[in-house]
Amino acid sequence: MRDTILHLADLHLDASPEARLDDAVRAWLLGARRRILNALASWIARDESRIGLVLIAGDLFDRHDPPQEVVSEARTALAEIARLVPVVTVPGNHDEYSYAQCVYRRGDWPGVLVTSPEPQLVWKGQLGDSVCAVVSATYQAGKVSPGQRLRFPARSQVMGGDDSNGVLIGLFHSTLADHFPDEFVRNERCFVLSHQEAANAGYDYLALGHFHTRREWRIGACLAHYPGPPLGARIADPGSGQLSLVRIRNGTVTLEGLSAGPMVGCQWMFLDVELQPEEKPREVVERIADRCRNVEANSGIAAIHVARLKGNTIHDNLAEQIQNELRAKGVSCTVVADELEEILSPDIEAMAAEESLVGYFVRSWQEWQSRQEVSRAEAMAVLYEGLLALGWHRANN
Ligand SMILES: [Mn+2]
Repeated sequence: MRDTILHLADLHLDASPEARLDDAVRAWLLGARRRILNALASWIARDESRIGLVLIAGDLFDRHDPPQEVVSEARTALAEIARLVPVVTVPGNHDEYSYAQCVYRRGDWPGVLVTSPEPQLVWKGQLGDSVCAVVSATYQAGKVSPGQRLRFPARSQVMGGDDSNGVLIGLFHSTLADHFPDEFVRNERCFVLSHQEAANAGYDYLALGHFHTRREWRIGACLAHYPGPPLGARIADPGSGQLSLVRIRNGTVTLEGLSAGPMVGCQWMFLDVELQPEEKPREVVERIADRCRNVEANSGIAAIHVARLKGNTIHDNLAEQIQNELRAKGVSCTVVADELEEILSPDIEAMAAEESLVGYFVRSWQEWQSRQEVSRAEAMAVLYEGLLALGWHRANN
């Protein structure tokens, strides 16, 4: 029974993959991202598929005028999906409908394309045992101002007489005034919605796009959800790794996440590496390499490994050294060090001679170390923790 909605958003299909990845990894990621819609078409075509409606909540493309090749591929795959089940696409702020050259203005778009700046009924039909109605609107410069508050058509107006087991859905590329700070939502080139107003107006589900982190909130009977892209293009924007499935039963909605890796054949894998200040590149490299090998062996899915180094180090260019050693070992893993700080190697004797809080701490530490049997590693960890807590000056200050 096809009783499930596939809620997609923010695929940004033509976004170029992360520059910091190795060439080979960039190529897989590019390929996997370009195959997403095709993979979904085959998945939805299976007899046992429960998908009965596909909603695309904006930013399908990264630009309003993406390369023709990417557009043709996406259109072909979407047309394939639209032959199987209804598909509703609303443009976002990246692929904004306002421009004359906009991708959505180049001839017939497969399925239903939302082009009205006024919220209105764009699709209504049966899903499983329930009647579903989708209300949507497109942000258009000149017709809508940035951060304009959207007014919801009332439930009775949209659902009419067939409201027993009815499910009312709002499909929008928007921010939610209730859940984000005002300065965050005010000047965005998309709508601002009130989740509370949607709940009051009788909406059961808000199928949203714009924020790339998978989030959900519920107010009364109204569930609001941002799915995030299943496979993002960048280290800072890797996507949720999930597909969002909205099950409809007896007029109620429930949200499920399905791991997207097996379908798209590729997934981001982040490894957070906490460093001790004195830890040497070789030791860190071993830790990272072991972990990368284990992931590949266990999942069988191509992984884009990223090691995020965190903490403090006394070694110059540690991230670069680790990256080079990993490459020399044939381990494909991108090392990022945004949260790693280089600190000076402390001159313990000079510090102990200081008439200061730092001097007092170092002398106490020396005494403690001579009384206890502690390993050098443990003693140094205590020393660094104390020095950093005392605001002992850092190399980059
Ligand atoms: Mn957006």
